[in-house]
Amino acid sequence: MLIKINLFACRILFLIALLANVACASSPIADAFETKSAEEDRSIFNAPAVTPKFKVETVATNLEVVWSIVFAPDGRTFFTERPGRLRVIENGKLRSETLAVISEVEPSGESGLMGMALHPQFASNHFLYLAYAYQKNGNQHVKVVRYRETGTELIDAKTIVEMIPAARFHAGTRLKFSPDGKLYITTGDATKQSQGQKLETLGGKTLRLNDDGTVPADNPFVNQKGARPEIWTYGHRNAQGMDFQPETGLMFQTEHGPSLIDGVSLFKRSGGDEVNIVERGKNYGWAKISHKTKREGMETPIVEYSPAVAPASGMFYRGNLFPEFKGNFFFGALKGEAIIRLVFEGRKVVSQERLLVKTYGRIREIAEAPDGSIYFSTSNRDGRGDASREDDRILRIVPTD
Ligand SMILES: [Ca+2]
Repeated sequence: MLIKINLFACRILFLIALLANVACASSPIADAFETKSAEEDRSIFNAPAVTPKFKVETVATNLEVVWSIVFAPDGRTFFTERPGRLRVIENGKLRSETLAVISEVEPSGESGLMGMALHPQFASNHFLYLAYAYQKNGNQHVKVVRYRETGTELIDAKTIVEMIPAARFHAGTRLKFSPDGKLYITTGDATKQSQGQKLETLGGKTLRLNDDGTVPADNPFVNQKGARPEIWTYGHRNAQGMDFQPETGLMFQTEHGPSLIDGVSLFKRSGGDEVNIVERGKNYGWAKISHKTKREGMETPIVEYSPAVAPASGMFYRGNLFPEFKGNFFFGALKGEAIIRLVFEGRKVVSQERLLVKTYGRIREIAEAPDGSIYFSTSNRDGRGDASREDDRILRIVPTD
């Protein structure tokens, strides 16, 4: 009973914070608990030795919450807008007509049309994957659907996985093909804190599937009674960034840490955003532990951010346009209003810096173009930002002449 009352009180607090348009971690209540972590965060990391000179160019304007950007081998750029639109940039120009509008999308809160991935053999099979929230039986869920892209529309919709628990908040969902050709999917805890530790549900997990939606025989829980075989890792709260380190193949994820709704009620603090190395079968702690807390059988993040920065994406830089960035990990920060650059040596973080701080507002997606320039999107029209006349935008980082 006590837990129910606490949860109810926290939801009310959360709603008040939202209505006041105040990001959770910036409340006085939350900040009072964050001092120690924030000091640790600053003292551990040095800035990278070299930051290359760059400039920012505008690619497209007047968009709405650009969630995912991918580059097709034929030179086109696809991107999703959260309300349900799939759009195209071609020959450097935004195509005015949408490639597709996904009418089933339920775009409330933080969810809607989210992750996108192209099949590794897209050039020959034209398979494009989308993750989006939808309503079924009065509840919100997320599904991943595979389509065939014709140049002017999406056809042959095939559901890859569905009925992933979702909610207005903490609904995931990032998609990425690994170097070994499997499709990985991050899912949120749908604001139900117990989901992450339960292997019988798909909420709060990383999933791993074959390209047609079947379950790989070597997934960690395929032979465990009661466990969903799609699960690769568990104990996640809401991971929205994912990429594979080029030299090691290790999967890195960014994950939103506890906010007012669950952070203060469970752990007496908010913040606690995470960067994790995500490995087969492991437990990433939510909602048993958070921040840098250690517990037997659970993983502690390799980097923590308190106060929260709200990491929304994740990308290793592989290109040649910026040799100084090669192998570095980048993510867009919504609340942090920056691009955060991390330098790793294998599993160890050695330095980090924040780029474009408070220059473009909330930053969501980041993606490397085939020419080595770095695309990123603003998310100032998501209900929590101050939108400029041009927002939302896709911008790109290129070297100065
Ligand atoms: Ca964790």
